[in-house]
Amino acid sequence: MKAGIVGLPNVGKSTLFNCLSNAKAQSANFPFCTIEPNIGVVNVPDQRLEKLESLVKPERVVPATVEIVDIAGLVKGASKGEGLGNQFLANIRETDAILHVLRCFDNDNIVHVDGSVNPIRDKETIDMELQLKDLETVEKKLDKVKRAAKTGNKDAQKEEAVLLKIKQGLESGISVRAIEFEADDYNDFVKPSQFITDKPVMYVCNVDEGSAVSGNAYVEKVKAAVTDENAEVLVLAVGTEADINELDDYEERKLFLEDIGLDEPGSAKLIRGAYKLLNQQTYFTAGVKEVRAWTVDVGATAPQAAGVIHTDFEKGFIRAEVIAYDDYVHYGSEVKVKEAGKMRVEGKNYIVKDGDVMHFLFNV
Ligand SMILES: Nc1nc2c(ncn2[C@@H]2O[C@H](COP(=O)(O)OP(=O)(O)OP(=O)(O)O)[C@@H](O)[C@H]2O)c(=O)[nH]1
Ligand SMILES: [Mg+2]
Repeated sequence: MKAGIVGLPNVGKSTLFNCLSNAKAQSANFPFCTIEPNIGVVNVPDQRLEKLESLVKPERVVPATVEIVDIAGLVKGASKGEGLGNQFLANIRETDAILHVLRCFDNDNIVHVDGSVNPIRDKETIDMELQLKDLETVEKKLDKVKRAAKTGNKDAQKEEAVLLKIKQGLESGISVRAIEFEADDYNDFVKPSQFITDKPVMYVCNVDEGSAVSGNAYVEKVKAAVTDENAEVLVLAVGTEADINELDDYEERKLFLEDIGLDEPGSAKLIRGAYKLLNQQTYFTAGVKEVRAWTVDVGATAPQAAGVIHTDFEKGFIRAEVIAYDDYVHYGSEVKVKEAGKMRVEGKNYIVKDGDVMHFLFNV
């Protein structure tokens, strides 16, 4: 599962990527600086992991990770091959969620490809290109399904109706994620098509240092423009955070952050946001050798969670011993949790909850 950083050229995507990841991407003040996508595996900041570490005192701690991809900038006409056009769109298609960066800072020295700062126009430019690409997809599908629908095939007729609804939506500038479907229709016809504009999205407003805490007028406009999309809007002073990241000393970074009014980097919020956007959650294993955060899909069962560690754990799954995170912290150790009768034994149908501390029993 990976989240892709998307936006117009020169809005700060690679600068943001560098704040998140140690894999340094080239960032410069000219459009189309990025061509090949940069991929980074990023640790997910989680205070619960620190808390468990302080209780268990393990030899090592392993955080959960999320994959972030920094993609080339997109311009008007990309769906028809302008700029880096189709290549760029293929890179987006391969991601599972979109982090859409919008330039929300004034600075005459930083080139804007369309000549002025206007995040709403920028968002519409990007949306339109992605929608045009989806329109191509939907039209191809319609061509295929039409014939079968004419012969009276009921499923094909249903699919045709759903596709027509998508086509109409896209033609009037509505992304697939904002169109309402019956649950069955969505699962049968929409989801498998993997439309680009159906991917979950988070808007990242790249603001100036002074707006890092409460945003600015551009941000307000973005928020107003996306109310129908049910999407999260994150305010982040990308340039400033990149400067802070350059500091080697942890205390120094913390002071700098406090100075601009932040108790943690906005990039930490962004990583957690991306994790959530990808529908991922965390369970923990806690032993003296290792305290570790593992990633599972929301809704995963206990055997599926075990399978993240090793496929044998899933195949030979017998049961799981589960301690809720809050109970673990409240009682302070596994032994005390057991004494208090708060450790549960769960079977193969158990749906994992975010924060569960788990131990699996299995045979091979
Ligand atoms: N003042 C200011 N400059 C920024 C900010 N974010 C990025 N920049 C500058 O804007 C320029 C472009 O940043 P990049 O991160 O390379 O932009 P990009 O979106 O990756 O651009 P492409 O790869 O060309 O699509 C660089 O010179 C950055 O230093 C910011 O928040 N404030
Ligand atoms: Mg770039």
